[in-house]
Amino acid sequence: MKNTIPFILLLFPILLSAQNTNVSGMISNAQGTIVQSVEVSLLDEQGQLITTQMTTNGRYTFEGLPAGYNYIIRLNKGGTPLNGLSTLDFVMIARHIIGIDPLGSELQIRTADIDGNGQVSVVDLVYLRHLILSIISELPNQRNWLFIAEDGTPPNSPQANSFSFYLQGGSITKNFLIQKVGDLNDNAVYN
Ligand SMILES: [Ca+2]
Ligand SMILES: [Ca+2]
Repeated sequence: MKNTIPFILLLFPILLSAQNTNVSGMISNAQGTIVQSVEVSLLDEQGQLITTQMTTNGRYTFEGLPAGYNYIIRLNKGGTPLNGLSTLDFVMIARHIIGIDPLGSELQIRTADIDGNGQVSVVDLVYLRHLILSIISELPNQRNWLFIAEDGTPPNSPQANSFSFYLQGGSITKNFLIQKVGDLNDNAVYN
C-alpha cells in the first residue's frame, strides 16, 4: 500500500494524456479555401470503421482515442463526377503526355492520373473523354476526389484516399489538401 500512491501519481500523466488523445485537422483546396461536406472516417488498423463525420467549417475532430495504436483516416466527398471537367483539362493532360507542356507538381500529376495507377497515360485521357461524352457516368473506382496529407503521409495506395498513422498520445493535427480528379485547370466547385 505504501508504494501504491507514488505509482498512481506516476501513471496520472499517462492516463490524462490518453483521455486527451485527439486527432483533428482541416481540409482545404490548393487555393487555401476550406472545403465543406468532406466525409472523414476513422478506422482501426484492421480497416474496421470506428466512426465517421462530415467536416464542419472544413474541420474534423476525433476525440478521446486510445493511444498506442495504428489508425487509418479515410476521406471522401460526394458530388457529380463531371464537376470541373472539360476539354481544357483533356488538352492539358494530352500536352503533358506528348511532352509539349509537362505538368510540374506532384499534385498536378496525381490530378491527371485519373485511374490512379501511379502514372499519367493515354488510358487516363480515354476515361476523361468518355466521361465528358457521357459514355461512362463514373470515373474508375468512383474516385472523384483525391486527398494529399499536408504532413507528407503517403496514401495507403495510389488510388486510396486513406492514410495510416500511429497515435502516440496527446493531440495531433492531420490536415489534408483536396483536389478534383482530372481537373487540371482547377475550376471545380468545392463548396
Ligand atoms: Ca493513370
Ligand atoms: Ca477543369
